[in-house]
Amino acid sequence: MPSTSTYTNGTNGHTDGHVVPTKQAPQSSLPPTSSVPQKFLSNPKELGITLVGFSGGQAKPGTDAGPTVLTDAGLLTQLSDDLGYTLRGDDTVRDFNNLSSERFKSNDPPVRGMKNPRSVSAVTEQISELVYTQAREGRLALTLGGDHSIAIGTVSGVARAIRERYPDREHNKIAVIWVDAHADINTPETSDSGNIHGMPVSFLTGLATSNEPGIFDWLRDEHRISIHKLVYIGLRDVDMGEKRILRENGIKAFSMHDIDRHGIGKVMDSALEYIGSETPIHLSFDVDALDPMWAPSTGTPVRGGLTLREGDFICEAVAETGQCVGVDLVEVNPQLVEGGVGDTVRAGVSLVRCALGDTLL
Ligand SMILES: [Mn+2]
Repeated sequence: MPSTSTYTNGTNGHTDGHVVPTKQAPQSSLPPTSSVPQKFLSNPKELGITLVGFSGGQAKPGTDAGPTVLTDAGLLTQLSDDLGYTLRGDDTVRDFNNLSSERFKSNDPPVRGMKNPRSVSAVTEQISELVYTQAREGRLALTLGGDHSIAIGTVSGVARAIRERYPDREHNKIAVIWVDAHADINTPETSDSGNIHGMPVSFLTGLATSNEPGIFDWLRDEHRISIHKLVYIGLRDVDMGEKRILRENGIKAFSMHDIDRHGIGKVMDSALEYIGSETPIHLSFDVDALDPMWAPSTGTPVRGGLTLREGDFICEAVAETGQCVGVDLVEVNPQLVEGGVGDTVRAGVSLVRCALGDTLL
């Protein structure tokens, strides 16, 4: 069970649910951020931002523009003005597509079926370093993508920083909540498509490894996560090989079936109980977890998904724990316009706000 959140105004320590302004700090000047005490952030008012323009983990162009449309919609301004964060890290989008095409030209043939393996490896290695640099300062690391291959960088960077920040703690390994229509846990060998955005979890957990020079050989133990601290939410399009991996490894997964049966509230209670209250949490949110009704502009939409409120609730519930140390939002693709980019961007903005502590009341 998640601990009952104790809302305080951050200055006088009242925990009875009422925000009582002190004489020195009238209520209107209180930043709404960090009403939840943060267990694993030494700089809870700062956000460490990484803006990743990259689409090389899959075939469709456009998801590299995801961070641009999210920031053009005012997301970062809202995080500072509405939620009271001090923004650190990127204020412009990094064009990793261009950087990797300059570096590798078209000289990046498949290895073990993986497409663009050198490009994705090099880009995720850089992202890992960037995110690590933010997370080691005790900031929450926020990354806007980009396709989901970038999570090889974000999760590994946060995992390394937390290990370093808590060297003596028993619980210095992060949990990952992976919200997605897909499990993204194919190994190169089980993948039909060869798209690496379907493989990040296998590399992060060590189910897949590579010693090939320049192809994920930078991933070390300090970057990896435990398969027993991984929780999926929203799954509904899982490949046969992935189902076998999930079953054989006893991986915790809440599919849409579980959400239909129990409701998102009970599912989040169970997910957070499984993780426990002493473990830092990284939330990796693929916008395709939402039903295409809410987020149509994404590369691999699957019907029968989360409502926007269910998605927001997941993010709110993670924020309420005070355990969140990293957030990704990925796979917004403004070039896939059939259902409307605006809806998808608005959904993405809402998800990030909720993950960073925004509340309805
Ligand atoms: Mn995904």
